[in-house]
Amino acid sequence: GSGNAQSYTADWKSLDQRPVPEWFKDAKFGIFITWGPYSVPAYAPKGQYAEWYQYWLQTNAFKGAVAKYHKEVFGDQTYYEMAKDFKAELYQPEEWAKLIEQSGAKYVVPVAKHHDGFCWWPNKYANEIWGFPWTAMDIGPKRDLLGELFAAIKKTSVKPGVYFSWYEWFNPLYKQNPEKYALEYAIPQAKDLIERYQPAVFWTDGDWDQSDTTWHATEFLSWVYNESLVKKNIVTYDRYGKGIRFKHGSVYTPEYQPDMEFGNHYFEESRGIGFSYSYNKMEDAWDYNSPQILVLLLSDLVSRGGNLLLDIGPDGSGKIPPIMQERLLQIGSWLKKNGEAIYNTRTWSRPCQWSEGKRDYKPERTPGDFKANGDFMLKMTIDPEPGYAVKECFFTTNPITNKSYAILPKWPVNNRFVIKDLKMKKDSKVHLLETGEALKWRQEKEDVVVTFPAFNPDRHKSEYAFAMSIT
Ligand code: FUL
Repeated sequence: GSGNAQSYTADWKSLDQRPVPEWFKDAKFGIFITWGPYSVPAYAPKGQYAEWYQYWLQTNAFKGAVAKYHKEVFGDQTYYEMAKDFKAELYQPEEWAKLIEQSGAKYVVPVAKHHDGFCWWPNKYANEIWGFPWTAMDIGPKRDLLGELFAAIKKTSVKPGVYFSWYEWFNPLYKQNPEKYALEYAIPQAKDLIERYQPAVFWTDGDWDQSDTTWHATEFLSWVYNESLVKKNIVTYDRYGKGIRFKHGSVYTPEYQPDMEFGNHYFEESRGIGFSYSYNKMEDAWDYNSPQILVLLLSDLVSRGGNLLLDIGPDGSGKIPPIMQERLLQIGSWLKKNGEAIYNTRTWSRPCQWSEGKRDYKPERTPGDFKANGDFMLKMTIDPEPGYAVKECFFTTNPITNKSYAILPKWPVNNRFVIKDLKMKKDSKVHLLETGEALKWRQEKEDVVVTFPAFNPDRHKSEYAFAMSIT
């Protein structure tokens, strides 16, 4: 059985039995889009989330740095008044959709409502509860940003999803009575969003202040799985209340935590290309990860049974900053040649092969040291700390075609790569995906020695990673 006919009861024991939809495990790579009124100032101290602008502003965070900036640019306007400057005048959903498809991503998750409560789509709930226009249809762009993106995305091979924050920092009803807020506002709003737009993934967030009982999380999820129009294939996550994350609710959501291990439980790492989800003007070119790091991050996650949800942050006009466009195109060009080693794969008997050395390298996460996360893959693959091992190769396998894959961060020294502890069949074939050329191999006791051709810069163009298939 597909499990679809099953009916789930409103408890974690039952809900946790729902399988993660296979399409999502095949997809591997998605694009997160964090965009809203906060994209107008696009300001946070380096290493902080710029989508938290309103919160930083109203709590005088960072010794008043955000409040000072706000005063300089927007005078005495509140965050709500400033939202009229979010005009999205250069928003071209068709162009976004093309770029996302070219990145090789298979799904996209626009942040349709972040913790400020502002909605990309028209709905009566937001306007009623706030008592002023608080959707993109009513203030700022005066457009259904979400509907337009869904329409454009549906013309591509990419699946559209949504991100939805349960809580809203300064919502008056939330502050007064969170359970009433959940029952009379957030849940009806979420259900309406799901039924009207029918997203492929429902990425919930902003749950952690309250228990899963206050959010009525299990009732909500049983409705999603049993009754909603998208019950068959929708992907849900683990952000459903205090203590629920990494425990219940389907896909686990590490956030800038590329080193977390979850055994067999499916997970999706999310992060920006730099250190903010929404656009942060304070970031410089060197704060953005290189295309190689992003390709290695994706390969590492996939080898360990997870997806990458890579975030971009358009500016207030709706322009995707060119450095983000470029990264997406670079990943896409790698996936075009090497995607066979990524899409539709599952974990192999082991995720990777280590070189000699210590394996317990942990990125430092001292406050303000936001680069540690970006440097992590570099330390793990290319440039280890003295005495530490690197992952010299990632493995994946495709259970349908029975092909396995090895992804090498570097062209092997002396054109020779040893896969340790692998017995190959006599008629096995090894191919370099990028060029399709067959590679010679021989069994040496427990190991397989693969011989690469001499590196030829006219043929071997990938700067990011070299993948081979093993049949
Ligand atoms: C977090 C949020 O607070 C961040 O702003 C971001 O949206 C991330 C994906 O989830 O918890």
